[in-house]
Amino acid sequence: MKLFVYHTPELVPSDAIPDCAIAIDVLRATSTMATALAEGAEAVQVFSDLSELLQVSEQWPAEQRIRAGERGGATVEGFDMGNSPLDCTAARVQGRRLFISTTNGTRCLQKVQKAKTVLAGALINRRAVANYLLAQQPKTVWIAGSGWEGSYSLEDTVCAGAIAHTVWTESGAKLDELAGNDEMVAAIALYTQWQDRLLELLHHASHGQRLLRLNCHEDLKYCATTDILDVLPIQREIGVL
Ligand code: 3SL
Repeated sequence: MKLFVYHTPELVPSDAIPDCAIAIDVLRATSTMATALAEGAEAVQVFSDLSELLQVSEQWPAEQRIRAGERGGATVEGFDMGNSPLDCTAARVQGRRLFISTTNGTRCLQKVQKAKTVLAGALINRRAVANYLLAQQPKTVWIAGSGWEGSYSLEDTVCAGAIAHTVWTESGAKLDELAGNDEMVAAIALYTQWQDRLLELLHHASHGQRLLRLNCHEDLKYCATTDILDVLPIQREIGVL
């Protein structure tokens, strides 16, 4: 297995298809998707475009859908919810399809959607993602951070490092055998430096600070917790997890 880390969707190669791609948006899209599925959502369907989301979800029975729209951290007017994983309670999502569009996370998923297997990873389901890699041994794995509008995000890279660190330490592979690029080694270094203080790191992150200004303290706490959900969001058809 070779693990490649890409910090933003823009850095993901367009001229190759990996065996497995993992889209990461710790704050907060992939944390929300994993939570929705863990709480019993029928599926999560992702859109980069809000009007396309409205058009497609309109064809779904109203009582079986929930529409989540986020831009700049805030809920889009007219949508059922924004992008807080804490809003994905069983009472709200069970048996329903979550139609979601967010600023960066859904764009990242779309960028890797042609991979043979597509997963959504976050700190909260890191163990489930790592276990999948350890069991399936895909040859080429891309771990793609969502970043923020083209810029690097600490929280996505630390999560990439958390996944890579688990695979490295539990597979018995040598670091040089496993590392597809330098970013993978750097992501592991970031994770080992901060693994006991992930919430503190999220507080330093620029998007963490943006969310704190929007009073999303509890979201940061939740998204900084590792391995609390045994759920593997896996793409069943293009755009649907
Ligand atoms: O950028 C995204 O996709 C979102 O996750 C951003 S937010 O955390 O909902 O503000």
